Amino acid sequence: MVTRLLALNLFLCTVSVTCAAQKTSDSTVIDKFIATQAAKEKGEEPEGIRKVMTGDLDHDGLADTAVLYTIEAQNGSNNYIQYLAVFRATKRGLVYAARQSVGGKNRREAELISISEGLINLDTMDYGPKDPSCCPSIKGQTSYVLVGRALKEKHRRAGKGG
Ligand SMILES: [Ca+2]
Repeated sequence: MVTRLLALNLFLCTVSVTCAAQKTSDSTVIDKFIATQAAKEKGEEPEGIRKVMTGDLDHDGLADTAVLYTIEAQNGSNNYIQYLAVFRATKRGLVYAARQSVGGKNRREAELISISEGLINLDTMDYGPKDPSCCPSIKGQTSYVLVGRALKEKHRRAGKGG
């Protein structure tokens, strides 16, 4: 039975595009990085909300990868923190470059929108004075730039609600 399942698995792998070597190794780098961080924080990454985008962030002509992800339930709490991480494209595959917390509970919500001209662009929702933890209401935008081994917030514009 085990042998048969293994054979089936191998067959599915050979016909599936998800087995393309390059894709697998890139996502493995990201998976490992986030899993290691989640373990350090004694939290976990919720499934299905990680967002990945590519674009050149260190001006070498190769498309790097930016990942916005969440780690939640630190030490069993109901907290969550959003992080932005950048992985540089190299001949050996993706290599971690920098990470920065960009949002979280009672701070703001961030959404990865685009990469343009070396900037990682995020839409944000900030908390108004009366907003509950669940529901920040002030729309804004911000950008991050890779400077050496750090992500720096470049500029932010907060709207007036709605
Ligand atoms: Ca690059």
